[in-house]
Amino acid sequence: MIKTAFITGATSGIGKATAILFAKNSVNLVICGRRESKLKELKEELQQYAQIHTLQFDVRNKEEVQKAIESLPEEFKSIDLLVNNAGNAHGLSPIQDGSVDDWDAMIDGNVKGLLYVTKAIMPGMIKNKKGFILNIGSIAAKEVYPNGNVYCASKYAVDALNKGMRIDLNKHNIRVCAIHPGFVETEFSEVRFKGDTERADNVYKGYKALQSEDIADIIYFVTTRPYHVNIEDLIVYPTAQASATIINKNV
Ligand code: NDP
Ligand code: 8X3
Repeated sequence: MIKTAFITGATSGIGKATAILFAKNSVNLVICGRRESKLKELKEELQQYAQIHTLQFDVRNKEEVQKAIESLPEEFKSIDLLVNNAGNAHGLSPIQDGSVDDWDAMIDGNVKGLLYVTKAIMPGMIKNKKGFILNIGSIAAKEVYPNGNVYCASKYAVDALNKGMRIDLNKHNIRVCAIHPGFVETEFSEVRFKGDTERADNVYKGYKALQSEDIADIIYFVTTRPYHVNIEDLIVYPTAQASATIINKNV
């Protein structure tokens, strides 16, 4: 049974929807992100349902991550579920035109950040001889698409780490799973296109994209199966999507 969940990237999109759903199901939460005001707002909204603790840190900064997780009050220290969700794409360019800063942001956030957080949470799960690590990958973890290069590489790394965690943590009775969504309508494209809202909105025009709540539902289902059941890998598309690049905008 999940009493306490630790969710990275809870200030918007998939992470926020997951926090809302879990809190409404009486799961105590540690909610994380860089935007402190958003964390505070969410805490205020959710504390009627469960105990909520906020941690403000940048997953790319290993000292910040370590310090934040060490600072957890006793009642939030025993984590049953880690949702490694924080991440973003930065840019969508042919590799030859890519920005090194964007590459750093994606590798440091999506890959190294996920590792730093997991490293700090795993010892408690190992001690408890149980736990659940749920990694948010992407269809970009399964398929490389034009101009996706480094974002896809970062998510392929998440896919490999997910498999590696499952193998190495098997003897500690820890469940590990990855969920790989196609297009989900969140702040993701606005971040990818650096605030160009028109370009971002266009990604979700002409069809019904997945909503954050759809992914939160799946996360809730996957993580609340009986303990002997581990759904290890799951791809989810909007109905209008058939691959990373095939999208039917004429329904
Ligand atoms: P959003 O941009 O809405 O949310 C991203 C979240 O990650 C925010 O809460 C943000 O918080 C947090 N975050 C980003 N970078 C950092 C950082 N360096 N340190 C701490 N927190 C960070 O996008 P989504 O909800 O869509 O994205 C969530 C996950 O889902 C990502 O891993 C993304 O790659 C993946 N995904 C998204 C898909 C989509 O189509 N939307 C499809 C497939 C996968 P803050 O800015 O406050 O730090
Ligand atoms: C987000 C979905 O297709 O833009 O990971 O990479 S996609």
